[in-house]
Amino acid sequence: MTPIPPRDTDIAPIAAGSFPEGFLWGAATSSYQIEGGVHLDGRGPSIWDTFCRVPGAIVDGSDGSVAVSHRSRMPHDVALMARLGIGAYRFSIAWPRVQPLGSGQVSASGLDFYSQLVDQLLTAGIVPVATLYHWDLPQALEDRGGWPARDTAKRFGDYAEIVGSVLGDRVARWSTVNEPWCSAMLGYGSGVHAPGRTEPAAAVAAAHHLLLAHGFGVDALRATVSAPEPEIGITLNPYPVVPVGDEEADHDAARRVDGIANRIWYDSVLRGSYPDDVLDDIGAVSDLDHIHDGDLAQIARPIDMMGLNYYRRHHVRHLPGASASPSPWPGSPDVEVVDPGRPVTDLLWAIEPDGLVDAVVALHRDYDPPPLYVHENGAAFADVVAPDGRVHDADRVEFLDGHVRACAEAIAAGVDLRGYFAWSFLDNFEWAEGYRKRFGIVHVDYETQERTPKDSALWYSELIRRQTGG
Ligand code: IFM
Repeated sequence: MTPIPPRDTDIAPIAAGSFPEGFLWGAATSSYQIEGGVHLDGRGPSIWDTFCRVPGAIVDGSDGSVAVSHRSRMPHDVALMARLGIGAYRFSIAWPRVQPLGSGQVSASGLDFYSQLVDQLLTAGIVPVATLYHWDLPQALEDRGGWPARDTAKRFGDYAEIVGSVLGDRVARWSTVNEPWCSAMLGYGSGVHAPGRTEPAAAVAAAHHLLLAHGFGVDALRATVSAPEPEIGITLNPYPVVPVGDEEADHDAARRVDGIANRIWYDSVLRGSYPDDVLDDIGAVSDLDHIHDGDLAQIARPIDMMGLNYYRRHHVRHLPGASASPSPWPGSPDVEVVDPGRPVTDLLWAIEPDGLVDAVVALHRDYDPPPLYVHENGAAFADVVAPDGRVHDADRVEFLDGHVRACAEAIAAGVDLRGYFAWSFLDNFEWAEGYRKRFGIVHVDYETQERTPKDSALWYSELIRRQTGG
């Protein structure tokens, strides 16, 4: 394997020794965003295959049927990771590739694909980090009610057992569910993600059942993972919330958003309860009958790690009069997330690396969590391939550098942070934004599927080399 040589940047290197021994330097992807091959392995349709066919749902009218053909190109992609010196790879498993209908029949070749991926990673010296659910619910389960239906959580427990039984001898690090806020609130509240439903009560029930699924998944993985020193947990997407304006209503809007974006997930998983004020807020749209005795104990099963995906803060204000459009804040349609007018990414997300410090320090201070990992961090920028054939994404290098420094600051402040995963390893299908927003540190030509490491990949490779003494 020939390592890829570093390229010069203007950015001063981060001091060696800023990260603890064994800190994981990784990159992340998810199944529907990269795999393509939607008809291989007898894979069943997912809610995203269906949602992509809804006119106007995806900005460029695209879908994940081809994506970046990772299902066929996986060995090449693993080899590229190895050449870049990436130490860990966080990938997700497509439930409908393993269980085409979400229950019952299992696809041997679907499972074998992930088994081969794990073997190739281990052979290349890359630590596999598996996520069981990154949003591609089997359509057959949505047809039976989706996440608002309790049965979906039970089916997830069965699926977790199937996957844990096959990969658990080699994969020690597991995340059950990725960013359940998005699945629940964007999928069933605002409807901008699959399955595109706009039913506040369903969004609230979906959130609870995603958490319950996590709890069942933890039990199933505990029973099946035999790899040494298992690390089983969940991946959340915290947003530090800042009120815009000094009115009491703006502060209350911030409290409401903080409740639904952050505290319901932390409190339930780490304390086994829901915050009272959030129950009051969401009680406006739901009778909460979906919460059964014993559920919170199941949700709060002990975990070994928590993954955090940090992209930005939420700057929030009160919007007088209920919002007319469907809201991702059930019970609080009169809150609005606004652009704070700072430097932004191509998705107009404010660039605020100090928000990462705020997020992990607050979690560490308020909840006494297990060891933490930044499971995703990155930015979309309008990359172009330059005449020299390279992608000079200086803006992304600056973004990643700022956030890696924020990780070092959090560690210096006493947070037990054990790894950082750049989002994303490859350009990919960015959900409702289609292929127009590029997050990869590796550029993909969507016509030819050619991979070109961007300057950010080369910068990251050099950072890893320096930090690990490689
Ligand atoms: O692309 C997504 C990913 O699937 C989940 N976390 C946020 C990323 C950027 O939007």
